[in-house]
Amino acid sequence: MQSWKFNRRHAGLGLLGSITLALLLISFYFFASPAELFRSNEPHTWKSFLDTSDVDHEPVRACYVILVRNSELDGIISSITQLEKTFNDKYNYPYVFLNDEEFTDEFKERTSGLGKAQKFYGTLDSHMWGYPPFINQTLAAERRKEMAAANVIYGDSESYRHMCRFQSGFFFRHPLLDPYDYYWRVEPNVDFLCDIDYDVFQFMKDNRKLYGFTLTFKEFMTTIPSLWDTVRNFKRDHPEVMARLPAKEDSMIKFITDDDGETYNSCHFWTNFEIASFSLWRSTEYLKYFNYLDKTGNFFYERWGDAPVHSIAAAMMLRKEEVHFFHDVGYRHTGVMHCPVGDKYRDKCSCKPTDPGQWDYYLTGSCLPNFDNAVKT
Ligand SMILES: Nc1nc2c(ncn2[C@@H]2O[C@H](COP(=O)(O)OP(=O)(O)OP(=O)(O)O)[C@@H](O)[C@H]2O)c(=O)[nH]1
Ligand SMILES: [Mg+2]
Repeated sequence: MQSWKFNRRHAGLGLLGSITLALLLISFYFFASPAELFRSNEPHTWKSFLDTSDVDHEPVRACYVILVRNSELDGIISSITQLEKTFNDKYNYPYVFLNDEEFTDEFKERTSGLGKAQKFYGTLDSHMWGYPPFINQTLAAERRKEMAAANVIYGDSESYRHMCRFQSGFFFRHPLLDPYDYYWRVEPNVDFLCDIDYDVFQFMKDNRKLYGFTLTFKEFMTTIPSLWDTVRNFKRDHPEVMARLPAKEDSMIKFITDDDGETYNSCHFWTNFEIASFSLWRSTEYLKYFNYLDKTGNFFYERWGDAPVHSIAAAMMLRKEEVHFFHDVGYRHTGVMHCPVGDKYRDKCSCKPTDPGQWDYYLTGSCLPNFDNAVKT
């Protein structure tokens, strides 16, 4: 009896103690500012909001992402055959095919037999590929006509605009891609020109790289007249995002601006090739940026490409050392080529740097000098 009373009294005090502790914790959480919560005497070192300091030793969760039409079957077979031969027959990373329409049986049959890797086929819903409710479609059609009359490349194409919006803001949210952390974007009718004898995804993970490219280009500014002003407005309206990003001097900002942010120099990574981490695009910061751009409607009223949209974000949001030039990957898209320079590549590559289409430092359309400048200074 006594011991029961004793226990109850102590149990009562314990309850009171727990409530007091809970109240203390709640008030601490609500009234202490984040700075107070995390104040420390340690010297401040900036940590990327994408910091991957807990690199694990699990196999890399990576895949190929291929947005493609049924009509591009031969072209994608050609790309995959070369990719298997130069890289993937050693690593067997899976392929994820995406389409705004159902894939045909023929498409699935003929692609599923390419190499040993798993293949997955997905379609896009109207949220990912379609007009958001705030778009005035009559205005969009008028703007397409105007751009066609002004000879803007793909100026009259409606599907091209859906494609660019999808690649800017949605591909990384497709449920088939949920299991993966890294991807390699592949298109039909591209060429992979060199044997790659190491695991590029493992390289990305081990070296904490978040974005990899082979080709850089200057954008047709007639496709993005208001993009840079929108980015500047985004910076002004979202100080909480800017506060999370690297300091200017740690970022790649010099890749995209030559006058400290006044204007966009039109440089971008050519996104038809990307080896990257999904973490950048899936971050709250990038999603806020994409939504802000999207709300202007200018993926449709202008013709904003996913290349400048990705590249501006990568340049602002990543640290220099998180961006990687895959100089050893030989790649060709629509006649434009990156063929590695150096004697050691001659036995590994079916191209020579002197072949037509080499898109190198000295060409005015290349942004490799801007990339080097951004990395080194
Ligand atoms: N399913 C589907 N895929 C598309 C559509 N439009 C483009 N794509 C794919 O999206 C990717 C980019 O399209 P491209 O037409 O190659 O765009 P681009 O690389 O800017 O233009 P090019 O220089 O002509 O190659 C490719 O993998 C295409 O197969 C479409 O309407 N439906
Ligand atoms: Mg293409």
